[in-house]
This record gives sequence, C-alpha cells and structure tokens, in this order.
Amino acid sequence: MKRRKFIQKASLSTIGVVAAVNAVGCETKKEENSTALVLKDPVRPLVIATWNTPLAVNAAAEALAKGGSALDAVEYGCRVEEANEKGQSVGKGGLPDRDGNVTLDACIMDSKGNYGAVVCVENIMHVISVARKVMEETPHVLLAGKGAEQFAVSQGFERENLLTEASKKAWEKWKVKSEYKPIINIENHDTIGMLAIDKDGNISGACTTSGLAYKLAGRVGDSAIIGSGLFIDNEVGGATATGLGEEVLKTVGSFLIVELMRQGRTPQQACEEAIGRIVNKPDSNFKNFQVGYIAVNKQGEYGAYSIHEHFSYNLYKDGENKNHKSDFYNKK
Ligand code: SD4
Repeated sequence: MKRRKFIQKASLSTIGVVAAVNAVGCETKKEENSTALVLKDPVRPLVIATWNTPLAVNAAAEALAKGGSALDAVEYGCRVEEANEKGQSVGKGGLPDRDGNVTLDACIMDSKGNYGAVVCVENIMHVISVARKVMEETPHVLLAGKGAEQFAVSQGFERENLLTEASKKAWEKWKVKSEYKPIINIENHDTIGMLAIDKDGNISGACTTSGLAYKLAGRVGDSAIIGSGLFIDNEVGGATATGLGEEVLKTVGSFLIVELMRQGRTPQQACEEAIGRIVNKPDSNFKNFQVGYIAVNKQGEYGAYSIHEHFSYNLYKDGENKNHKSDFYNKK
C-alpha cells in the first residue's frame, strides 16, 4: 500500500465528511483536518479511450510497456486515430465544415496540470502533437486557426490536404440538402478521448477531433477546451468526452466529473451525474444528440456513460485490450 500525500486543507473545506469516507475509490483517513488517500493495489498501467479504438489503445499500451510516460501514451495513441483515414471524425479524412474545410481541435493534459491545445487547425494531421508542443514549447496554452498552423509548421509539421475523396463525396452529398443534423453515433467510432495511468501512477489525457460534420466555419467544440472535453487532476483522476460539444461545454463536463470523484463518487457515478446535468435541463432535447463520457480515478477504477446506446470504449488493463459497451441513459 502506498500512501498518497495529503489533499490540501483548502479543497477539504468543500469536500467535508464524504471525502473522508470514500475519496476517489480509496480508503481514506482523517488526520489534522486533512484526508490522506491510501491506495489499495492500484490498477496500473491502464489506458481507456472512447469508442472502438483498439489500435490506438494498443499504441498507448506499447508506449507504457516501453517505459513511456502516460503523456507519451496518450499522444501516441491519439496519433493512430489521426492517421486513420477511415475514421471520419478525427484527423486526416475527417468530415469538413459546411464550406468543405477540414478543421481539427485537440488538447493534451499531463499529470502536473499542464495543458496545451489547438483549435480550428487546417492542413496538419497530428494536431495532438501540436497541442503537446504548445504545452511544452510556448508560454501559452491554446492556439487557434492560422496561428496554430504556422506554429505547427515552425515546429517541423508538414502541411497536407486532410480532405479525402470519401469525405469530399460525403460533403457533396450533404450539400444537396444542407441540413445540419449531428449524427448520434458514427459507426461506433468518433472523436477519440484517451486517459492513461503509467506504472508510477501518473495520469495524463488527450482528446482529438475534426468536430461535428458540416459545422459552421470557425465553430469550436468541447474536445480541445480544458475542463469540457478533457480534464486531469493527478490527485484524483481524469475524464474525457465525446458527442455534441455544445452540451459538454455548457456543463463543463470533464471538470465536473473529476470534481465529483474528488468528493467521493466513483468514476461511474460521476459520469452518470454529468450526463444527468445535460438530460435533466428543463429544455433538454437530448433525444436528438449523443454525449458520452469516460473517467478513471487514481485507483485505476473506471466508468463510462452516455445518453444513448452504442457508445463504447476500449480498455487496456492487466495486459488485455478490449472494447466494452457503455451503459446509457435513454432506455426509452
Ligand atoms: C465536438 N465533441 O466537436 C466533438 C465531436 C465529437 O463524437 O465528439 N463527436 O463537439
């Protein structure tokens, strides 16, 4: 059993007794107004990613097996999906905006609370790596549009056309009616959000997407926005999102999940509460859109929940990488 360092008193004032009973799925102990988290045989290494993404999770697991950090793992894992032209919601081959331009959003967050992101980037495939460069090589956290593209090129990334023939054809077909209707589940494969815990128990996360198909030019979703599409707190855990970004942004979903875990909820309970915040709004039209969350805590417990059926996640733990169906809210 390893002993975690004390959570600061400042955060405890809002946590209260609940955290003392069951913070982040660990045994806890009160000492001088602080709560020491004691991990019981934590599960590590571990990788979890949205949707049916076995190859991406394999790449992340391999990085961890070679002694890479959780940060390396999530970057390498996300790169696999960015290079997969068949996935039409991430990287190369992503469906374009309504003007026919593929624009990508991505972010990465490490165990020290550092964050880097890019939004609305054209012509660069591996935006997750650009986000990491923003985090590590600049004094900023978020670069947008042309500036982000120029920064990527200055860092050695090559410009290329991200619009594949298949995505161009889909866009041309869409233009006939030009109806904007976010698709609920794109063939069990969509934006990738990934969380990893390395052998030292450090947690990192990443999220990369081409956003919603046929969006307005300039539209940015949740995926690259800290606290919405992704949030990591190495003391507690991490969470990431997929689905209609506008709804995730309005509820700051990933931050909410991590804070709920801090207050004692399991990852599963926290994901369910975050979906509840969306579907229980008085004017929620949740029947028309999907949102899905995955989360892990420091112990290596995990959870997933979505509004509709057919959300899934890939999980690597104990040397196995498997796709699992997520539980969901709308049982009709
Ligand atoms: C967005 N959340 O841009 C992304 C899209 C997505 O599953 O996740 N689709 O809103």
